[in-house]
Amino acid sequence: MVAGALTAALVVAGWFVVSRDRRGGPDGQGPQVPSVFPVPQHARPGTGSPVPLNGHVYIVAPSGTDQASVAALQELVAGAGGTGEAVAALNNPREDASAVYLGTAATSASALKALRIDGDAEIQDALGRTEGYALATGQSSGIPTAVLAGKDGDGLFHAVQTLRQLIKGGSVSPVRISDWPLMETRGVIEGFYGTPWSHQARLDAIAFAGRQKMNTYIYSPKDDPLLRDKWRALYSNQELQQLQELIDAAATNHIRFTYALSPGIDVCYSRPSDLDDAVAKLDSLYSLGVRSFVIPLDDIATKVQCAEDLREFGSGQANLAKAQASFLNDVNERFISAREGVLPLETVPTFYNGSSSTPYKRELGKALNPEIVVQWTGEDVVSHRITQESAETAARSYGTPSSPRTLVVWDNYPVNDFSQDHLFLAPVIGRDANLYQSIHGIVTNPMIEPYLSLPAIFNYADLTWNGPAYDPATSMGAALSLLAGPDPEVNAAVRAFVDLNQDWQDDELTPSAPGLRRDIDRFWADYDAGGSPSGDLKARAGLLQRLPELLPRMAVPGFATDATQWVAAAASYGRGVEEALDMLEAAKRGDTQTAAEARRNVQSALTAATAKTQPTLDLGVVVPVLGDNELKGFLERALQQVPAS
Ligand code: LTM
Repeated sequence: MVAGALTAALVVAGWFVVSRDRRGGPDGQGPQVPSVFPVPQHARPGTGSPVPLNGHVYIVAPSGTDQASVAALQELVAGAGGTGEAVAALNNPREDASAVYLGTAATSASALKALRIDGDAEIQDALGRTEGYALATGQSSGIPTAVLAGKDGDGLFHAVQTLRQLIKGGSVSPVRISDWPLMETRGVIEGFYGTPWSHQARLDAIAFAGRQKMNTYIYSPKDDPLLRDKWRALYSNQELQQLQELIDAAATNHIRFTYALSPGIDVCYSRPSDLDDAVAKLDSLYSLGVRSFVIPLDDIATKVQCAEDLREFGSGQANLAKAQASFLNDVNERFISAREGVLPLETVPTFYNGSSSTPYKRELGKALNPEIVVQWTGEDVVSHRITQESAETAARSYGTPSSPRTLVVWDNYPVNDFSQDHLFLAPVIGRDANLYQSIHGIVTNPMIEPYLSLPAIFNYADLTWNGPAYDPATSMGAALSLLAGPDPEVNAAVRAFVDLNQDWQDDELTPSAPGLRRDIDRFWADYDAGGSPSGDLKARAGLLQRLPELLPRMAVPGFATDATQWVAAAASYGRGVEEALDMLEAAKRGDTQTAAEARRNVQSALTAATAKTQPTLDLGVVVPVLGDNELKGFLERALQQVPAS
């Protein structure tokens, strides 16, 4: 799908979320305020009437206003059926028009004053915070007006994303919102093994992340040779052009494009030519406009490798930390500090999980320049829980007790490179609500399937923006509605499919296929009691069979494309369940011929559902697994009830 198409699809889907899901925010975001995700810090109903966007709309943006925000607003107005007229100031407006002001705290002061809210303490608070914004509606110059003010360009862009969710029937609901993010880094790290995302998928994921108020995309696919195996090689012109497109798309969506160079496979930390090569490679990205860099050293040898390093630093893990710190400090000095506007360097240590002190962490903590940020995966590589306490201990271990390290969590959910036959569509769970007090941010490592990762990305956007207001089920419900679009049948199909893909490593907070299990348990209870079974399981089986037809009608059809083989397996299981129900029914009434035929059909559905159909980069073709084999278990039990004749 092209980025424009994704944009259009989500505008439509966004209306559905607004109209259907009216959830209260942390401080009185009551029924009058449409739900907004991420949940704003403060959202109250405004006074006055809605601001129409489906007629003539003045877009009042003084020179110097963030152009991406102006363009995004133009698109929203057009999507609402209106005509946007961009002006630098508003004099003698048409009486039948409305106005949307865009600006900074300074340039919006008079517009806020006209709405008589320039002294509002919450608004002033928001406009004093990085990426903060205020959005308020009312009447000014005699016409309905919305004012969107950002602390900075990012804040203003976020305000436009909020406005998108407030449009109902072509008008903006009356509101007063003051908002800012609680975590500074909120984003996606394409950091998995397996087939890297396509160029188009990256563009779409960046647009989606920007819309959900994230600010970071880290380019770090493990199987891109120019990042790891051939890290010294420079890009061809064609490759540079593709990278430039990603970098530009990120800028347009207020996403920081972060480039991750992983030289650890064969770098010699003390060899001057390796430092030169690393700096030259980073410089080639700097020339394209990249201002944020990571040097990941994960998944490499855990010992010092080359003769020069052994001579200079010695062997052992503490000395590995010393060698790495020396290299990273050199990169920091030669490149990061020597160029204009580059953000602090980040790294992923070779031992990147666990919070307690070890000789490696202690040495790294002491020797690594304190400005360098560490990415950390929690207590485990794939961490089911991440607590504030553990993050604070880790910050001291990777820094020093008196000067804890700044940490960004590299969060290994919903990544599925270690389980490529599974999809992880459960909501993000188990991260402390107040984690923002102890870390700089979170980047989510997604699945190999980009569009199937969007629900979790949506959750992480909510969690990192406003952790205390994050509710996994509500956030996931909103994400699925957005991706499904307005059709109720499609929504039901998406939820039935997602129900089958909840099983995240047996976590008690993500029980496998809860809806299906409920139907199966009820069926057997009725069956065993000799009663007539409820139709829920049959209805679900029917819906599963229709997934191949319904899911491609989603607002984001890439979700269905990514899921093709799992969807086909689910449809085969659906067919099997229906046949199994017929078989049991026929056997009960003594119709052995019908039962025997249905039995054969169950077996052939089971064979189809368990066929190897999902290609992978390095594991060949695998069986797409659904849930914890609830469907297979049901069919096997049904087959046992009616022995072959
Ligand atoms: O997690 C880190 C820092 N590194 C790798 C990732 O590239 C990989 O995707 C995940 C999940 O398999 N595990 C890792 O160790």
